[in-house]
Amino acid sequence: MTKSNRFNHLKSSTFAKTSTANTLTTQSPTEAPLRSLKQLGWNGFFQQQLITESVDYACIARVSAHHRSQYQLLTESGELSLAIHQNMPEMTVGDWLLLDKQHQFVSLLERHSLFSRKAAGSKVEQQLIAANLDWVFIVSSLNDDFNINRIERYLALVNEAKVTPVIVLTKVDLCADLTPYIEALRELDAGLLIETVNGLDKQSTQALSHYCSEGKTVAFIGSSGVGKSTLVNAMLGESNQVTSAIREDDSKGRHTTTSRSLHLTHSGGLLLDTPGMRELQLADCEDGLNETFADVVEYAKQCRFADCQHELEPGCAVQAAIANGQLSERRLHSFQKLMREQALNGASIAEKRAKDKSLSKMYKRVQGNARANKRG
Ligand SMILES: Nc1nc2c(ncn2[C@@H]2O[C@H](COP(=O)(O)OP(=O)(O)OP(=O)(O)O)[C@@H](O)[C@H]2O)c(=O)[nH]1
Ligand SMILES: [Mg+2]
Ligand SMILES: [Zn+2]
Repeated sequence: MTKSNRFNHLKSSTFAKTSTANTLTTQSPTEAPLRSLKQLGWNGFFQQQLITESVDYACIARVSAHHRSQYQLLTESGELSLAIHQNMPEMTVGDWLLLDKQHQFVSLLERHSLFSRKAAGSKVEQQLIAANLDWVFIVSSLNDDFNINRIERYLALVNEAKVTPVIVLTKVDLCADLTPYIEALRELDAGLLIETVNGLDKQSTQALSHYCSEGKTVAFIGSSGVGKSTLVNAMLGESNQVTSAIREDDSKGRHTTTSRSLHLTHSGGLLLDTPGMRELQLADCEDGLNETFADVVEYAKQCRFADCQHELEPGCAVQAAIANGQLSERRLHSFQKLMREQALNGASIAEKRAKDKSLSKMYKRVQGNARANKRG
């Protein structure tokens, strides 16, 4: 089979489109030849785990979608569904796992990166978004949606996940002057990778193709309507993902994409489209914030007092940097606000976990007593 034939098959097999029927069993892989493990993102980091852990397995698989009752998996010999069972660890799109001959779960491989956030709304828990990413495209359109505080939040999450961020500015065809946007981003970090594209023009999106070379996984995150799915389609060379026009009155999107899904490109890379995030709260994100706000952290190290709050203390190097125009007040406030937020959310999540753990211990004890009473 020629290379292009193989890819033609893949073009029509977008993994998110696979049936999600509520079967609680695994299935045989789909027939057609797919890609090598390397093309699915496998590398030495995972190979090493096979050598050191010496587990018994028959098949290596990567999670391409996470449905209510099953995971969709990619393997060298096709796609599989794996029914979710309570004794499996929580897994997410991008994870690598080992299966036995019957395609039952054996183990989850250690991740080289994990992208998560505090679950939206009142839920007190971390939500896994994606694992084993090489790049995250933080997508923002060059219109009213552009928001530097929000981009800082995304950067903190991506840095915490130990993935390299790229800021992708879309709708450049509708923007008369790029300068203020680029200047605002440069203020965050002069070395930030920034790409500007018109997602509707294939030539323009070519600039992004070198990020998704063979075996590289790229996730697209950002608000609804910024053009994530449009970009995914442009890079795939076909209209795989549904897109829809933003609202005219406030430029907001319509939450068209509703689940995460991995897609294979012709060049052998993998693209992860995600739904637009309505809110983005940080939890346990201290390292990510310190990296995102490295400039503030660096000034703070030079303050006279180690516990300086950067308010009215004498010898505050942060306030001095603000006074001489090296640092913006907005940036200091943003750092302080996000640090408080992640600590607060992190503490609530830890408290809830501890409560859940003691509750489950109590249930087990009660069940054990009931069984003992029955026997006795
Ligand atoms: N003019 C112009 N329009 C664009 C560009 N990128 C996307 N659009 C349009 O913006 C609208 C929203 O694009 P989508 O790709 O659906 O946005 P999304 O980020 O996937 O949105 P959700 O799935 O809701 O999160 C569509 O009408 C696109 O045609 C661009 O670079 N220029
Ligand atoms: Mg979309
Ligand atoms: Zn200070």
